[in-house]
Amino acid sequence: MASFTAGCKLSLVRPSLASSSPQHLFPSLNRAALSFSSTSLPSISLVSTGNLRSRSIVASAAVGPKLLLGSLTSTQGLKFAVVVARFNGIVTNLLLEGALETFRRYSVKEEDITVVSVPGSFEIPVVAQKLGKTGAYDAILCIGAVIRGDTTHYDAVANSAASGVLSAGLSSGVPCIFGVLTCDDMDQALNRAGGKSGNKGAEAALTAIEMASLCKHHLS
Ligand code: INI
Repeated sequence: MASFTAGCKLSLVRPSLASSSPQHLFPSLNRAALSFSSTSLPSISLVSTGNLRSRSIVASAAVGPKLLLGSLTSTQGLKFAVVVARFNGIVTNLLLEGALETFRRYSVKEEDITVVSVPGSFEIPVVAQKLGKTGAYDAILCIGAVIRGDTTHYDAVANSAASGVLSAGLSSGVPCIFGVLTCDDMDQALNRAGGKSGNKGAEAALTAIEMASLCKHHLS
């Protein structure tokens, strides 16, 4: 972390991770910061994590809002639990693989990941909540696949999983990431589990890393 005028701090993630950098979130940051007068905004801190990339942006960030941003690169020591449903396992296994591959790629150690298997997506929230309340994890990644059938069971399971995962996060204070696919059919599910629509498990793992970092490094 580098320090700048008026106590302002700014560091940016690697260029290769530009999609999660403050410039991506605030593409006009440079220009806007330069055009602010000292009366239009008070001096601020821009706080993020990662490697310093551009001193010109640092210099122009003397005014503006304070930004707290989780890092995708400062993963050392972050601990994750993955709760994965066995129902529609052909899909959830692919999502899990995508998630674990992402954790590996972002240098999360295997010993810092605990995978918990549950029967179906309906069972995910209670386990996520219990894991969160242990205080042993910085984020809980919830993986499932709810596929619409001929009955209304789909809606019950999908809605319960979504609201339950949200509630697990709120009640435990630990980010619980919703990596549960809700799809019309198996084709759609497979497309989102490593097919032409990417791997939502991998995307959810990235969200878990960012949220874990945000909460651990900036909000605790
Ligand atoms: N569980 C899923 O994870 N996905 C589904 O598509 C699904 N459907 O459609 O039934 C499903 N049902 C099981 C449910 O999650 C519970 O395990 C079961 O109801 C016992 O509580």
